[in-house]
Amino acid sequence: MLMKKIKIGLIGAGFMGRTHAAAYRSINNVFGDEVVPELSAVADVNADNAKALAEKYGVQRWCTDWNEIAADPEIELVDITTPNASHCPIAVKAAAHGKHVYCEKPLSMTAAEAVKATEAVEKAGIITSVGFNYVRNPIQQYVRELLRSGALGTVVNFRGMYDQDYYNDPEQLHEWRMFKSASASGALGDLASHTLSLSQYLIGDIAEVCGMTKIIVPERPDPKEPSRMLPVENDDVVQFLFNFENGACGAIFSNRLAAGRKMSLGYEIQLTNGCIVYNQENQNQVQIYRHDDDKRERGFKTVLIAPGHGEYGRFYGGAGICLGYADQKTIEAYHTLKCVAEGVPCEIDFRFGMKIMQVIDAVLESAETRQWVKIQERGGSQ
Ligand code: SOE
Repeated sequence: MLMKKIKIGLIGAGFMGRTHAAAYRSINNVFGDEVVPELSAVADVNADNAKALAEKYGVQRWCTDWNEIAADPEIELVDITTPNASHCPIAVKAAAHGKHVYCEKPLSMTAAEAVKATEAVEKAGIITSVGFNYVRNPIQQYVRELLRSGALGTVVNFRGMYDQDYYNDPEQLHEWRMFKSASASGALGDLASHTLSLSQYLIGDIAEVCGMTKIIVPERPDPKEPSRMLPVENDDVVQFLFNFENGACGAIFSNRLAAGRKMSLGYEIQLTNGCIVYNQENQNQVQIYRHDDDKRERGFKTVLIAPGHGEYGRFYGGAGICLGYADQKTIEAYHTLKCVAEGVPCEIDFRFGMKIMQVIDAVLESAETRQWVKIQERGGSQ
């Protein structure tokens, strides 16, 4: 493929903005010059953040109003790394200007907002990508191939989790993820959305859910005035059961105060003839059990990440040379730019993200009504 330069406007210059900027810088080292990202402009409401990222990454222009980037005739791809509440407003505006859109997760605040934005971007005919980067671990491509091969039989149960303990300290200051107005849900949208991205990618769409949510620490110190307490408005713990459309069932558990769990995003996929166990804290290996093995030798086998697993071979020629979080972001950014360059849809796109928001909405409704809730038709047209 001829080299294609893509001019990018980055919105948000905090941790995720810097992560995306670093990913663009790594693409050509791993994937060559098929696509050449050019970070042309960066916006952040905090001028110091915008200026610092622009200086560090050699970005020509910086500003504090994202509208300037969404409307900039030179920009081809708008990259949204702001907190949840601004994802869809920016995406819809960028699409109206014919820009392609790369947006961090979760896609939106509600299912209705996700449906509206998905309809808008599809009507505009632009390419979209959503930052569910854990799906981009090459091991997940291998796991999906193994599942689809039928070698382990059919999927019976997906048991997933995403636990962290970043809020385990009651002295931890309040932050935007705890306000409904800025984040909508808590652990559900922030953490369990990643687990849902894996279940959706590996097994398929969810048909119905039954869930619960719980706030463990109801208030936290105001960062601006620590002697004052602010309410925690969304879930610290969320747990839900579900049935997939394909007949399999599952459960996902997430706790953002889980003492000792730092990056415990994982799953156990139980099949009729085997089992697959994965955890992000050991992201370069997966445990596989084959019931067809000799009865005297049956047991879980550790498979290390290796050439033949997705894009791993573009990084290294030998198995077990570990990839990390940043490499997943590099793969995600590369696929986003490649889809833009080729004008083909990205698999992890707005519709992928919309389905996850529809599940999230249904879990919140179920937690209120204490009933099973069906996913179909949530938030408007399908
Ligand atoms: C929460 O701590 C968080 O930063 C999530 O918001 C990210 O999506 C996840 O990748 C890492 O953990």
